[in-house]
Amino acid sequence: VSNFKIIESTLREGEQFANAFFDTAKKIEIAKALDEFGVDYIELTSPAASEQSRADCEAICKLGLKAKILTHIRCHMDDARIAVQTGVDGVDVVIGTSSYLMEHSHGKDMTYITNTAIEVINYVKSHNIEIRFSSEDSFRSNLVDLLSIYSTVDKIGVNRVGIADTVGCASPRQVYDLVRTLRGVVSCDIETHFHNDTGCAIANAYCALEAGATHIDTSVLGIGERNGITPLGGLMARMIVADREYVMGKYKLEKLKDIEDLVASAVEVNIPFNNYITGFCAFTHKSGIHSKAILNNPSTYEIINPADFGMTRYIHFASRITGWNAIKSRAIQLDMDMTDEQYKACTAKIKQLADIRPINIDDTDSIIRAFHRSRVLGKD
Ligand code: HCA
Ligand code: CU
Repeated sequence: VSNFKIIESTLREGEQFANAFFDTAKKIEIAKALDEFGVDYIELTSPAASEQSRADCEAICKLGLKAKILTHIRCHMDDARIAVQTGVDGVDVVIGTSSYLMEHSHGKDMTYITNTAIEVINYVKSHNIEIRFSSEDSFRSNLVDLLSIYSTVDKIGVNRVGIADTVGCASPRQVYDLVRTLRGVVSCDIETHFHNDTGCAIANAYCALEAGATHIDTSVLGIGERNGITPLGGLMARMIVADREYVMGKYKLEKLKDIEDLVASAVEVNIPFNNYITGFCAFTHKSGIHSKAILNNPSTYEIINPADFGMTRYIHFASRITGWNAIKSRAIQLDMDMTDEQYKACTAKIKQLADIRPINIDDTDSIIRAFHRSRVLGKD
C-alpha cells in the first residue's frame, strides 16, 4: 500500500457538496493550503461548467504550485477543447458506463463511448497533457464492457484509468476484486474514487491500494455529492497506521487541522465531533482503566500519535468512571501532591458527587483542593 498518490478533489467533487460556494479567492486559498500539505494533484471543476469556473481554473494553473493541476470533464470533444486551453497539467475524463447512466443519463452505448473516448484521449495527449479515463458507476457496470474499454484506452496510452463508486454501493471486498482484476488487464496507473453513502469510503480506498491502485481521490472533510467521498484526514489516519514513514515523509500532517477549519468555515459546517484526528474527542481518554494505561504508555490505547498531526491528547477526569491515576495526574498539574492512599480517597469523593450529577473540571478541581487542604495540609 506504499507509494500511493492523492488526487485532492475538494475544488471539484467538493464543489458538488450542497453547501459549497467557493469564490476565486477562496479557491486559491484552498489550493495553496492543499499544495503546502503536499497533495500530489489538485482537481478542479470543469472549465465547461461556467465562465467563472474556467477563469478560476486558469488562475489556479498560474499559481505555479508544486501539485499538478487537473480538471475534470465529460468524455466529450467540446469539453476537451476548452480544458486543454486552461493550462492544466492533466485532464480527468469520465463517462457513465452502468446501464442506469447509459439509459437514464447520457443515452449512449458502449461503441459510442469507446469511440468518443479514443478521440478525446488522443486529442488531449496531442497537447502533451496528462490524461485519465474513468468510468462513472463502475461497480454497477458490465465487467466485460469495463475491462474492454480500459484495455483499449490503456493501449492508446492513457496515464491512468479510474474506477468510481459513484453511488457508494461497493464493499471493500468488491473493490479489492475489481481493482485486482483491472490490475491484470492494464499497465497504466489506477485511480479510485469512492462515495461514502454506506460508510465504506476509507476502507474501500485502502482495499483499492492493497489490490494495486496507485491514486486515491479525496476531499477535505469528505465533502462532495450527497454525503461525500473519502476524506483527506480519514485517509491519512488509515495510511499513517499502514506506513508511517511514507506518510510522515510526504505530507505536512500538522497542517491538516488548519485546512479542515478553512474548508469547514468556507462551506459553513462544523468539524464533526467524531472526526478522524481532528474531532474534539479524537484523542480524549476517559475511563479510569484507559487513563491509567495512557499515563503509563500512550500506545496502549492510541493507534495514532496525536503529535504526528500537531494535536494533543487529553485525559478526561471529571466523571464517575474516572480512576485515581487520572486524578493523581490532575492533582499534580494543580501542584497538590498527596500519597497514593490520599489520591484514592479523594477519587472516591469525586465519584460520590459524580454519581449524583454530571460534574465538570471546576467541580473536580474544587474537591481536589478541599481534600488537599484538609487531609494533607491539615487545615480546617
Ligand atoms: C459524478 C462524477 C464522479 C466522477 C469520478 C471520477 C463520480 O459526480 O458523478 O472521475 O472518477 O463519483 O462518478 O465524481
Ligand atoms: Cu464523485
